[in-house]
Amino acid sequence: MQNLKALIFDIDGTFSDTERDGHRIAFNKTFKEAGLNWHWDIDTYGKLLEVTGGKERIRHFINKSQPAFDSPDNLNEFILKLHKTKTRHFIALLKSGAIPLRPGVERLLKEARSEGLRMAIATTTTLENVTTLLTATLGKDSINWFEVIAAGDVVPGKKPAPDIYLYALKHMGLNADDCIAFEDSENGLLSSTGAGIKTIVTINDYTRQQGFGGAALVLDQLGEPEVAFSVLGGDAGSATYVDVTLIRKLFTN
Ligand code: XBP
Ligand code: MG
Repeated sequence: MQNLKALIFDIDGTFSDTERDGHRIAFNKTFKEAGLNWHWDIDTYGKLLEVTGGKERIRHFINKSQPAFDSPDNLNEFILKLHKTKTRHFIALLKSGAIPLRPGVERLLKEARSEGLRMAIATTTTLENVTTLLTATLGKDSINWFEVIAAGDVVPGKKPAPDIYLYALKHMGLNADDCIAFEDSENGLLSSTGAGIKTIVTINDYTRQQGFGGAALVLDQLGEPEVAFSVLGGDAGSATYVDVTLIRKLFTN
């Protein structure tokens, strides 16, 4: 019988609700600082999330909503500069403690470690955002909890492409059927299942309307012993929060 060897986690929307209160705020601060009259309100940003990657999202916005925009210098340079500023603002928000972990994340990570499960991260966001989030929420040492932190531009194709998960598997020396992944979005689920990895989805306000066919389990959150999750898809049996026992059950199903 195949044994579960590792858990692979998405970051944005899964570890923390970083999009609405983090990245979006950082983008808007950046646009203001650059003297641009762009503002991404909550709904606009929700639509822009169909494109993964901050740089790609700016380009998509310019192409789709700012056709007349004449970038000061070459567009790539311009977007790179904006994105660097945006990352600086996002990092400051993380360090201020404004972005906590979602319910159950810290507990599950610690339980998985105590059960000897290997862990990795597969995210579209910039590496510095990941290490700062981990340090701000779990302490600097938590960066070492993850054998591989696959992030951002280390791969050519961003989610929904499977590249970032394939990268994590390759660097862990594991196969897809040794692992379970955790995601929050349709693009993320397509990426993890595209790499052949069984996936548990925890939705959030931006992703609750998305399609999660192919997920092993769809929940509103990981839950806590005292805070039960809601099952939106799949079978969690009598479990009321995600723990290693439930994950192992889903793995063997
Ligand atoms: C979600 C993304 C990221 C962030 C912005 O990442 O699409 O691009 O929205 O981060 P995840 P950057 O795979 O963790 O859900 O600006 O650093 O790209
Ligand atoms: Mg995500």
